[in-house]
Amino acid sequence: NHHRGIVLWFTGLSGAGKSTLAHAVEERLYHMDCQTYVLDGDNVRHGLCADLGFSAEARTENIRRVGEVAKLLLEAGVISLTAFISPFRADRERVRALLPHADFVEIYCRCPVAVCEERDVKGLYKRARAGEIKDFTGISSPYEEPDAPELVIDTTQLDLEQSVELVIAMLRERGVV
Ligand code: GGZ
Repeated sequence: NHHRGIVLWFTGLSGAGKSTLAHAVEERLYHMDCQTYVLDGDNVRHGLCADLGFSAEARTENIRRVGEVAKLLLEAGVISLTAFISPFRADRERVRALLPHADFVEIYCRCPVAVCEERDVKGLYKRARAGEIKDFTGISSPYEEPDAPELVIDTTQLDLEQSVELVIAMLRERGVV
């Protein structure tokens, strides 16, 4: 199967479904013989960005580094899927500007804070409300919605399979796969 590299940049609140969707898309692409890599907090914040916390400055640096890694993967022809909150518009735009125009796709996993908080899979919202986690996105730290994302996935309206379908369809339209 012939495919080109691209950066699929998932953004959204904690619990909006970024990582879940990125991994599900990756699995589909694997079955299409594509070379892929998922970057998320699990494999980046324990290593490459282990020195960074969640202040605005630390998040900016986190996203900068992830953007540079995505650029390297792009040069290797890989389809990279990044799943970070990336709450600041300027940080996302800086990554966009780092990459060729056709090779960066911003995918907004849209889900209201109230729904993420209701799901609270890891109990982090509860801890944030209790003041045990400071600078928590959506509670005590801002999330700036994308102005013009290439794709919006409303995770309150679509199930995982439908969401994967939208991303794959977008990759086909763009001639990536
Ligand atoms: C937001 C936090 C925080 C604070 C820890 N704010 O749901 P999770 O647990 O697995 O995903 C969240 C993850 C966010 O890391 P990112 O690297 O994606 O953030 S950013 O793009 O803003 O740099 C959450 C956990 O880390 N977490 N503290 N204060 N999320």
